[in-house]
Amino acid sequence: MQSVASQLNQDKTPAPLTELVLTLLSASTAIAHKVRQGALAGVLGSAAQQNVQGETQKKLDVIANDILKEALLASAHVKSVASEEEDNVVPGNPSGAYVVAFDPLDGSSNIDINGQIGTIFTIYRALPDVAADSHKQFAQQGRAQVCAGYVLYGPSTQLALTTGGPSRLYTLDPHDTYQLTQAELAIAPECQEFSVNMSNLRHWSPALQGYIQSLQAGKDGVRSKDFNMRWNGAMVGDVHRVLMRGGIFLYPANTQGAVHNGKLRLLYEANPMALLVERAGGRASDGKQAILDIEPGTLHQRVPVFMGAAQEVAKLEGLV
Ligand code: AHM
Ligand code: MG
Repeated sequence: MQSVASQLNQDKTPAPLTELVLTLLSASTAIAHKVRQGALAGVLGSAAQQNVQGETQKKLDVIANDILKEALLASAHVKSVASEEEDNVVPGNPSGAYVVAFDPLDGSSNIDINGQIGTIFTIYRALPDVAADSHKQFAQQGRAQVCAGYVLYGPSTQLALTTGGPSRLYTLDPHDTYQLTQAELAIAPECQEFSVNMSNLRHWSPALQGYIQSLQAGKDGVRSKDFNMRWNGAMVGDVHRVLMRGGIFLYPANTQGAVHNGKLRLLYEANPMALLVERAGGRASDGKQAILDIEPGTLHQRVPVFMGAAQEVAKLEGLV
């Protein structure tokens, strides 16, 4: 068995970054404990407040956010923290070397049904000439990430992590240590499975509707191949499946309505997942360019997301 600490050491990860990752992971095990106890810990249900994006927060959104924030702000390595559940950047140690952004509890709508949920995170180098409370700390392209990962609170708790090398998979053991269970994740370039919220189909561009209909037509259509469909309603679970057995995940822009620029957030959802997917040989795009090349604007900016099997994502580029 190889623990995440010894794997990071073997990967020659700088010591401060390893310490920071371990701090973050220790917070994730505290969240895993709460998730596992569910109703017994009184963590289910709504928190009767809204986040900056106007979404009603679940109790577990708030609890997970507080656990991560507290742990990270206690670390001398952390200059700034950004979260889906925080309106603004939270300042840490002004001389910290890193900034951390996270979605503390992705897939909130699955909390109360005991479905898949997770924590998505990303780490960048802190910008020395930028204040710790400035959103500009996070105005860095996804390519600049020094670490990206997620923890999936599923039947087992698993961690997918890259520090620039391969995307690796770890499983949480009974002693709260993440042990390496798959050294290199790999996404096949072609696929037979797609993942999208089909209820939005009528809001998409005609070209994208045509593409999805060609997949649905299966062997009888232009693709001459049957495609399966899966949708967890949690990006963390849906992208995890793509990393495990291939396929594509889509969260397109609607041509109307509230999600006209996509629903998922660039900083703490799309970018970390895009790095994991690319480091597993897949492709991640907003339909026009690689997600990792997008020049960020605002902290909670949303983007359309198409990621997974490289050849399939390439087909979608330029179409949507
Ligand atoms: P959340 O971070 O508030 O949970 O929202 C993001 C989630 C993603 O995990 C998932 O892909 C998407 O929202 C599903 O949204 P919907 O079911 O509204 O299509
Ligand atoms: Mg989310």
